[in-house]
Formats: sequence, C-alpha cells, structure tokens
Amino acid sequence: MTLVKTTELPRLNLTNSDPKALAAEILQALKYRVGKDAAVATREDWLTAAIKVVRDRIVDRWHESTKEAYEAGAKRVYYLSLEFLIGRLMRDAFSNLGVMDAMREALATLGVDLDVIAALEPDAALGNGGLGRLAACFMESMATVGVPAHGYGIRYANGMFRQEIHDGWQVELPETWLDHGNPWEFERRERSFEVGFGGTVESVTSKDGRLERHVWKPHDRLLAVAYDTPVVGWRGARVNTLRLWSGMPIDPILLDAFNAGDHIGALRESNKADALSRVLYPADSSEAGQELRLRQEYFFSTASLQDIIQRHLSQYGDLLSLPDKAAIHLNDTHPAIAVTELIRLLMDVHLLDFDTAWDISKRTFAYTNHTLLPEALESWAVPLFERLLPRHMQIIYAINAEILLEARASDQFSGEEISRISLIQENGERRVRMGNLAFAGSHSINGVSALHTELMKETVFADLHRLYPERINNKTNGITPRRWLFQSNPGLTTLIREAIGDRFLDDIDALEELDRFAEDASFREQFASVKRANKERLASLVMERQGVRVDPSALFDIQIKRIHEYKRQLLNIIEAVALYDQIRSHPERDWMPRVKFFGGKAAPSYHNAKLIIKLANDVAKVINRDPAVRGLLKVVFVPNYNVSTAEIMVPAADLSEQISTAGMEASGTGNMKFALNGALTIGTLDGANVEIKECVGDDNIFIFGLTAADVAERRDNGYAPRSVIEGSPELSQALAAISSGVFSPDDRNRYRDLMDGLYQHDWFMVAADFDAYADAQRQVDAVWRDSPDWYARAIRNVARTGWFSSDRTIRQYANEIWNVPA
Ligand code: NBG
Repeated sequence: MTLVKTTELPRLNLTNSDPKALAAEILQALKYRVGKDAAVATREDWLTAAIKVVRDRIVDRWHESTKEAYEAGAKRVYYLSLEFLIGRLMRDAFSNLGVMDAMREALATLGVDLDVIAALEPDAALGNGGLGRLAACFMESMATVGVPAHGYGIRYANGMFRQEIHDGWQVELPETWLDHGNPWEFERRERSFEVGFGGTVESVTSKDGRLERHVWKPHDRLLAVAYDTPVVGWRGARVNTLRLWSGMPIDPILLDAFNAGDHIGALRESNKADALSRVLYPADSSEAGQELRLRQEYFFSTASLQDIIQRHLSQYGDLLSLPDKAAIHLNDTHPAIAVTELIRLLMDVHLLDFDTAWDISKRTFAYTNHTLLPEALESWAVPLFERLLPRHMQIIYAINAEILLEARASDQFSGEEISRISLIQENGERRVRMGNLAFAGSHSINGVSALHTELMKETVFADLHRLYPERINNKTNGITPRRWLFQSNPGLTTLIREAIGDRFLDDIDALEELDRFAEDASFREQFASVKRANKERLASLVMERQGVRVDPSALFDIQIKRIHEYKRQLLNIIEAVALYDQIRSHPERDWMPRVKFFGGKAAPSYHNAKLIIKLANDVAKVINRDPAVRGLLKVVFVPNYNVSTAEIMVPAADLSEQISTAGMEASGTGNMKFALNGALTIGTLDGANVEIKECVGDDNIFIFGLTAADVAERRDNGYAPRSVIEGSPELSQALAAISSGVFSPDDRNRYRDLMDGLYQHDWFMVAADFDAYADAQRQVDAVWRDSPDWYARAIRNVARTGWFSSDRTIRQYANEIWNVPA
C-alpha cells in the first residue's frame, strides 16, 4: 500500500504570495499590528500576525467585490440567522485564497509550525448544530458562486457551551472564543442602530381627526453595533460580509446614580445591553421560550433591517424598489419578527401605507423551515409580546385581518381550519405563532429535503399551503466541499486529483468520474490507506484526550450530532449492548472488530438527552474493560463535539449512523459530509437520507426500518411497544440489562425510567425499529468482511455525492427564490 502525499491545491494568482515576501510581511505584522518582537512572541501572537497578513489580501478582494456589486446595481441577498456555526476560519481562508503552502513555508522559515498555530484558533461556535452550520456553508457558497450577500446575526460573547464529561455526565462550561481578541473582525462603531423595547404607541392625527401615523415610544433603548467578518469564496471568487451585532448601552454609565452612591445600579443599562448579545441559547430543535430570546430576535432583526434600508436608500433613494434589489431570507422563524419590523419601518418611519408596506414585505422575504417538531415551533404569549413590542402586536393584528379575510373569501375553509391559519393561537393561552407569521409574510417557503417539504405540506402548513399553494418549495440542504473535503481530508483530495484531475475542484459534479475507480484494485488500496491514515489520526486524538486505545483496523462506526431522542442515539447504544451480549454468548463466531463512536451536546435542560450521554459512557466503561470482548467491540464518547472535531471524525468514518425516526429529521447534513468522505450510511428513510440513497444507489447504503408513512400509521393504530419488545429476545435482554443496573452498579435504578418509557410509549419507535436495525448492522459486518467490496462501495459514495454541495443548493435558492444570477 502506498501512502499518499498531499500536495497543495492549485494557487490563485495572487501577487506577493512568495514565501520569502510573506515571511517579511508576517514579521512586520507581528511588530506593528500585534506590537511584539519575534523573540518574545507567543504562539497566539504568530497566529494573529499570520491571519492579519492574509486578511489584508482578503480585504482587497472584499472592496473589489463590494464595488462591483454596487456599480452593477446588483440585487443583494441578506441572510438573517440567529446562528452561524463557522468554526475556525484560518484554514478556510488560506485554502480558498490558495496561499496554504506559501504560508506554511513562510512560517517555517520563522520557526513556526502552521499546524500548531492553526490548532490554537478558537472555534467560532455561534450556533447549535445543523441549522447554524448550514448558514456557515451557505455564506461560503454564496461567495463562491458569486452571489452578493450579507449574513446578519448576533456576535455572542459566549457561543455554544464547552462540554466536559465528568464521571460520564455532561457538564456545561462557558466558551470564551474572544479571549485573545478576534483577528478576523472589523468593529464598525459608526454602523450602529437604536433598538427599543416596551413603552407605548401614540397615534398622530391630522387636523381633521384622520389617523396619520403611529409613533412607538419605547421605554428601553440601546444600540446594536456592527462587527464585520469577510467571508472569502473558493479561489477568492468573491468576498461577502458576515455582519454580527453586539449590544451597547446608549449611556455607558448612569452618572446620577453613580454620584448618589449606587455604583452597581449605575451600570444597569450597560448590563442590559450586554445581556442581549451575551449568550447563545443552547436549545436545538426545541423552544428556547424565554423573554431574553425574543429580545435577541428583535434586536438583530431591527438592526439588520435598518442597515438594509439605509444602504438601499443611499443607493436608490426610495423604498418601492426594495424587492427588486434586496432578497431577505429568514433562516427559520427566529428572525420572523422582521416581517412586522419592516412594515413598521416602512409605515411609521418612511410613511408608506399598510397595503404598500405589506406588499413590499411579501415580495422581499423568503423563509426556510427547518423542523416539524411541534416543540420547536416558536410562539410567544400575547401579553409578553404586547409588553415588549406593542407596535408589532398591532401590525400582527393587521396582517391577521388580511389573511383571514383572504381565507374566508376563498370559501374553502372550515372554522377550525381558519383558526389554524390565524397568526394567533386562541385555544388556551393566546399566543403569536411565528411560523404562520413567517409563512404569511414571505413569497417563498422552503423545506430542506424532498421528504421534509412534502411533510410540511401535509402537516404544519397544510392549511396555509391550501390558501397559498404556490409558495412552498424544496431546497435540499448541502455542504461546502471546500471545508468538508478539500480541507478536512487532504489525503483523499490528493488521491482524487491524481485519479481524475483537478476539474472537480471547481465543478464538483466531475467527481462522477471517480465512479469507475471503484473497480480498480490498486485505487481501492490507495483509498483504503488514506482512510486508514485518517483513522489513525482519530485514534491518536482519542488516546490523547481520553486515554482510550482503539484499533484503526476495526470498523469505525460514528454517530455525531446533537443528542436528541428523535435522533435515536439510544437505539445505537442498545444495539451495542445487544452485540456485547452476543459476543459474550458466542465467542466462537467470527465477529468483525468495531468501534462505536458517539459525540454531541445535550441542551442543558433536556433531562433524557443528558441521561443518554451518561448511558453511552456507562456502557463504554463496562464493555471496554471486559476481557471477554477481546477488543472486538469498543464504545467511545468523544467530549465537546464541535466543528473542529467533526473535521477529524468525518474523514475517519467507515460507517455513518443516520438513524432518526422516519419523518423527524428535516434533512441532516452530517449524513452528506460522511458520504462525501467515503463512509457508508446506515440509516432510515428520513430527511436527505432518501436522496442520498437515490444518488449512491441501493447497494451502497444500508437502509432499514419504518418509513415516515409507517410511523404515522403505527401511531394512528395505537402502537404497543411492550408486545414488540417481548417479541424480540435480543432487545428484551438488552433492555433488561440496562434497566437492572448492569451498566450502573453504583446506581441500579439510574436507567429504570428511561427504559420504562420504551415499554410504555416509546415515542420515537426505538423498539419498532430495533430488529431491522440489528439485522442491517449484521449486513454491514458481512460487507465489511469482504474488504474490496466495502471500499468499492465507499468510493461510489464519494463519486456520487457531489450533488450535495451547498453550491448546488445556493444556485437553486438564487434562481428559484431570490431571483439573482449565480
Ligand atoms: C435542523 C434539522 C436538521 C437540518 C438542519 C438544517 C433545526 C431547527 N433544524 O435536520 O433538525 O439538517 O436544521 O436544515 O435545528
């Protein structure tokens, strides 16, 4: 087997990318921008200096891109998202600009190892999971395919929490990514906007008593200040802006209070402003619910809209043309309040009438739905909403009157259906439905996989879809191949280049040419050796971080994602327990060595998810030290799963676990990353797994279990998990072992309730799918045993998943929703 040496991707024609000149520039930056001498510089200082040197080149492209778009009068895309899970930026920027090797060489001449300083860059973890990472992939793809775009979000001082595992339990610690400053960003104090909350609404009437306009007099006021990060596309094609807002008080200190001796009270305003951009809510696919969250949503929505309006007015002079020049995208319902805020600004500040404002709004906004889970559909209690945003409440009633009128006029809805269309939920406590608001206020509503989009039409939005049948459309998610193949898997990238040439670097569809190499024995061996090297890297990480030894020749079976019952990490753990039983009872069988890796964070308030983490760790402890297993099975929970960890784990996987209850995972994007890196998927027909199966072909994926339709039918007909469990000896045994404390001798009852839940209701149909899952796992073993066949299938996965590039997704958004060229 030959080991593939990685070579650098083709360079961009950049002036001054000669390593000698770069080294001199890095020294200059160290001296004048960091203020340090080489003799005393820390590794963080070198990191900052290296970034500044490359950032200068990005700024050149940034200004060119901005100017081009301005002069062409191009329509701009504004992507509003409460989350951007960007991860580290250095490799991304260096690689996209084609200066990776030159910088590596330059740093080496200064005695600095690029890989060492790269590992010091903190992850910008301004997101929870798939939704935030999708926004980050989209930013990179928009810059790559040439869409002039701004991402708008919040500059959280503390992003996603850092997870530690203490005695098997998740412990949350604040993550402080800004500790050493952020060399990528530009603070724009001059770009700050006022944000108000509470107070009253006054009506201004003309002399003859006609209502002229409303004036909102907020009680609390603060500023949103912009911080810009340039986002560079592949080969520096375009540079777009990620603009994140930070809260700032209008009066930094209340001097009256201070002088009166109230030193803490004097900082009240400052603390309030700080709180707004302080932390990211760590709730994924579940409702955050608290007042501060609504404040955050309004804070970034109004700042972004004021910014957009100011830019538009200074270029075009009037707001009637806004929909032709701006596409504003709502990433989930978190920025849905922007619909009412735009109308407020157009009416109360720019003096348009409601009909005009409403029409502009609908033509400007588009909305993506990312989940059907009822607990994640945002709604706000009317009294809270009214208290914080009194003017917006009035506008919501006005919009509601419009759509209910349209619904009644169409004569196709019953009273009950009309009540489901309403923006206000009337049964029980009155609440504002943000999903309905986003739907009503947008001209396009999209789902994120074919299945999810169909289910949207049949479930949450069935009535609104009947009223506005032309609005719902599908845009299957994607991932950027730059980060998720070229940068994270340089070994595989080089191997592919040697096989099919460089065309796929710019046109990912060209990956198809790799298909025929599945039949080529020597290519398969090289492919296997690249995979092996990636697995060794993961094995050393696990050794280093956790002191667990794993064998890189075993099958690496990986499930990494947020911990959630619908994602069914529990199904995977129970199967591990069942397999453990089998190995112990039949030691004579030819078992295939396997390591099951888990990684992911649980929302701090999600009791069962945290218990599932503990269970994975408890099971690992027992299995890993049982000599009877002879290392045939190991279980590893990798702590603090984040973007950087994913970059190491994804290329090292043989098997990708995508086993959600069918109908519940809107799309998934981890599934795409794994397939593109040559892992085979074991999965249900859920989310984008359905489309992955269509692309890679039935033989190159392990599909099992109930379909979404089966799940619905079982639920309707009264699903009885107890009898299912009793009918499966393997499952009953595994559950009994967990329930009786085999894995928790220190607290035998720890998992009793969790297991009872499976017997009693099993909301996520773990029992119903268990046997099918275990069978599929044994098929996996059978294919893994025949190694050439396995790698042939793995290669076909790489060759056939170029379609899941976020460039494809973004082109579809551009052509079919935003109406901008791409
Ligand atoms: C998540 C879905 C994933 C999907 C991502 C990106 C939320 C609310 N939804 O299935 O659970 O891949 O969004 O679309 O985080």
